[in-house]
Amino acid sequence: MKLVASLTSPYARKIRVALAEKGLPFSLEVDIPWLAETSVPDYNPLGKVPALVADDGEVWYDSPVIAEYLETLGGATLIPADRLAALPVRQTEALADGITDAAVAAFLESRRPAGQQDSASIERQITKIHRGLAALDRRLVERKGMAGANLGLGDIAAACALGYLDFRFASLVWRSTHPELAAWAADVLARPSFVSTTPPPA
Ligand SMILES: N[C@@H](CCC(=O)N[C@@H](CS)C(=O)NCC(=O)O)C(=O)O
Repeated sequence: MKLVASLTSPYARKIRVALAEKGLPFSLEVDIPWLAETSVPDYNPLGKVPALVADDGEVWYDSPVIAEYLETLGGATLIPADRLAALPVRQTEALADGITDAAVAAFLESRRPAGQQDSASIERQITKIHRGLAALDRRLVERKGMAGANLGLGDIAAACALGYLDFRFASLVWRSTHPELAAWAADVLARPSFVSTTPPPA
């Protein structure tokens, strides 16, 4: 099994953490989709990482689909097998991925030349991040799709979103406004699966 990923992608980190938590062997092919010489479109027509090449040759992409596929391979259960029980986990994953989507969009906009940046668009994305963090905080308190007895996909996606904020938006200081989320994240981000997938210095 081969994972095509960049080392800074929070979506790819979600899958690398899931693979590590499940104890599934894989090889990592580092590829940066923004470079002209990228091979990512050979795996995913959308040109995005992560993409997973299964042992039977099938290629899976979009991290939620890859996560679903990994559940078929065994290892620790990250998504409950029961469809109804899986829904809160998937909801937390969607919320966390949405926070990540907003952060990626704001980051990309902020990298445009100063005169070409759309500050209203950046603000709109930052507002989504703040609303998303408040919702994540509530889901943590209510134990909805995260912080159950065992680490699940909701927890992994949430911690990857928070890790990405630390990586790209250190100025956001979410820890002081969300102390419970911060305490929870400190534990999760200290796990070997997260430590070994920390993005390299920007
Ligand atoms: N919904 C996708 C998002 C993947 C994604 O946007 N990956 C970024 C890297 S962080 C990418 O490959 N971007 C390249 C591009 O948009 O062309 C997933 O969950 O896998």
